[in-house]
Amino acid sequence: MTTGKLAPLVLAFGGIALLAQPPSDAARKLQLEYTIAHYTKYDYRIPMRDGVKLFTSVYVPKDSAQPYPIMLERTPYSVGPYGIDNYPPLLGPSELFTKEGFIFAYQDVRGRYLSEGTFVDVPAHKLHFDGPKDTDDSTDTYDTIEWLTKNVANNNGKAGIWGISYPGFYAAFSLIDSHPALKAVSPQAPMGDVGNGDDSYHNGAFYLAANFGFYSSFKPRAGDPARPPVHSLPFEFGTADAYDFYLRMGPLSNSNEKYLKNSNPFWTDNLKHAAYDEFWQRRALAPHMKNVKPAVMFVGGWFDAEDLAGPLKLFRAIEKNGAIAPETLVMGPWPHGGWSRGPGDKLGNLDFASKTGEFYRESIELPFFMEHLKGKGNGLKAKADSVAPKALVFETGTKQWRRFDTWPPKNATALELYFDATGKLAMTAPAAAGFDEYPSDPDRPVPVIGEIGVGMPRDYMTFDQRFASKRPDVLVYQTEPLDHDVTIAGPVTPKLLVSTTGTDSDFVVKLIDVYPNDYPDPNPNPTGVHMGGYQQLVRGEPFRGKFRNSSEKPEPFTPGKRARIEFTMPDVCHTFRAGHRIMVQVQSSWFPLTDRNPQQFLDIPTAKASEFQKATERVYRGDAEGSGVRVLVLNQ
Ligand code: PG9
Repeated sequence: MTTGKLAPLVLAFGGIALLAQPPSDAARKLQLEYTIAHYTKYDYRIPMRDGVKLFTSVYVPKDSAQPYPIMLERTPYSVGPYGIDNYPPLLGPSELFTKEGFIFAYQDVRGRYLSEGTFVDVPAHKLHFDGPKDTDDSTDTYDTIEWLTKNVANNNGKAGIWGISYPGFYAAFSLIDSHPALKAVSPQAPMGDVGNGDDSYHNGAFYLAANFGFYSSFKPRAGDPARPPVHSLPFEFGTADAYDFYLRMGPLSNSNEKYLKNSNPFWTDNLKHAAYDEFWQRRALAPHMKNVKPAVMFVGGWFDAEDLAGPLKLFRAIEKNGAIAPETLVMGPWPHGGWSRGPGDKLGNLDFASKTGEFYRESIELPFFMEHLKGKGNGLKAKADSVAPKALVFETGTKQWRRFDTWPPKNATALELYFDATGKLAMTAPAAAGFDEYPSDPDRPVPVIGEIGVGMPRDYMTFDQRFASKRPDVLVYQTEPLDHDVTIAGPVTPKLLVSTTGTDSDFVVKLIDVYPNDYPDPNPNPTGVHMGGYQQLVRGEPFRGKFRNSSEKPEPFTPGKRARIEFTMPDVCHTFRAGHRIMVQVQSSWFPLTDRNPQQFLDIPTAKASEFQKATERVYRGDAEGSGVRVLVLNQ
């Protein structure tokens, strides 16, 4: 994502995922006039240690009365607008940075647009370099900072890096063997592990709609370095109903046969690696988050449909390895990149009662870089003599920001929520054992959203689940209305004991906040959705059953034989208010968010339509061994 324009965060159904309301034309014109008046643009081709030159646009403040730190973004999405006289309206992470004054540098990564070299999709860090001229993105970042600090006039010798999504991944990459001038890094919605938890696969289930939409336009470049085409045609879906499109596509193998015709090796690679094999393991960044020297602020959105797990995993990795400089995790009530533009006071049907985006940009993001790059202000500290919090998170449910000195909070204690008879969710182990059963038909998979939509809405993670709880292929367990607030903070851990009539099946677990029936509607009510009885998705994840014992080596189920599945869903910080109920839903498809499971033990990307079969699933409950969900509770 580059300044002044929205990055091609092509989500799901070929649409562009807008970050939030774009500014009006008049506002953009004023911003552009300000930028042109205050900055001078330079274009450089910066040589890397192997001689490959990376195209970098640098904007330098005209006021040279003081030196400035460098703010760098590295992107595969183009540093445009290209041309020495073409400026974006905004520079840096927000308008506050443009106004404050920094040297802003934007770089096309290796092999993208005007940069030379070969682009590798989700590049891996090299553990061994073939001599001093060998490179990866950590050396490219190092060489860029070395060059910028030596060659750009009037810099203060300090550099910061930020980026959202793919650029957030490059920001995280910069933490590996970083340049000594790199003092502050903010990876925002970085992919931490594309093969498990971020964009491509979640616990072995493939994120179909998001990836097909993305890779139908994100392709390797055909020839020499070149600007993006003025008009690029989006993929033509031919319908406004994503569920219908993907169902008609049939098995994953048809994606190439019918549509992409093997034109995109990145897509084909995704299908070739359906297990968490070496291809994905090499691309995971967490194992390399060692000896991190710059101050780091990871930023993520509780409702990020693409890279929610990335910031959480990378933050934890640095904590585990012992952070040298201050490290902070910021999690707000945002969709993918939602913190970067707009007020952030609402998402879907949820109202957060304050402008969380503005608060983040003014009171978190700018202060972080000001402290570490300009030595001004208290940064994220509450007061000059305090320490920065480890986690600054927005608690959904109570709609408040909270500061924690550990994440997950150290005083959070485990609470088991047990599945019980007659759809009850119990806080003590049920006395009687039993099971619940449901059908799973790959020809009629459980939809992710209850309405017709052109893809995965960017806010689907806030959506009402009432439509799903009425389906016969969805199990529902819920508590009585709570007599006090229950705040959960940290990961959510489903523990299932299941069997299936097939040899493979997915199990999707959704944790839901059920609003009381007399919950008032907003006035006015723009969406028309009645909030009384609303079933708000708090967290949900799929699990592909054949990976229950190993993410690398799948194992079939024995039909009818019980098997245990335990996995971790990304963290939450949510209060179920008194009067609300806690609900868990279990189902065996979540379409077209994830691809369908043929419910036979097969290589799914090459499975044929005729190999998809119905199954009957059982979820066993009762006693301490039965199924349920473990949460971490703050106020027991
Ligand atoms: N999260 C995005 C992505 C990265 C890699 C593959 C697919 C998507 C992005 O929007 O950058």
